[in-house]
Amino acid sequence: MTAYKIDHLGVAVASIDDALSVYRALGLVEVKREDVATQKVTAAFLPVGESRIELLEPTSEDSPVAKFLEKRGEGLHHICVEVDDIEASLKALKAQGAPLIDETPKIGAGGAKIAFVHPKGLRGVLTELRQGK
Ligand code: CMX
Repeated sequence: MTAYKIDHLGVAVASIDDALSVYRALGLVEVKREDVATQKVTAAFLPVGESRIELLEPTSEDSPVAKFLEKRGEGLHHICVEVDDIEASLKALKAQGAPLIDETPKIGAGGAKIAFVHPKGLRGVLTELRQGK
């Protein structure tokens, strides 16, 4: 069971189109945009090194990102760690007492297996595990 890298850092934004120009000034360019129905978001990916920034815009009022924007405003929403065996990682985290938001993986952006772990389990950081694709 290995964690390879930070796949992406998720940033909650009110509008991807409005946010892109300042990220472009930082040297980052959008290469992919995708509606992720299971998460009620549109995600835009901006590669940086071997990782990516994921700009997240809610697609409905009950999206987790809509709630985040309402309560906290725009900002860093989660980190995503790429793992080689997501089920084994979830089992290990559960054994440590970390509350799992997703007990079993869902299909996320790019068709990868993903699962979220509650921020209370990882010292205040909402964390996504991702395997594949
Ligand atoms: N990062 C850190 N802490 C967070 C947080 C975040 N993104 N979102 C909420 N919290 C904290 C709150 O501040 C609160 O802390 P306190 O209890 O100390 O006040 C606690 O978590 C619970 O917050 P809440 O408002 O009661 O819970 P929400 O209804 O906002 O749900 C969460 C929070 C994490 C369970 C929910 O957002 C979730 O299920 N997220 C996983 C799915 C997701 O975020 N999908 C969008 C991204 C999809 C993608 O990248 O593809």
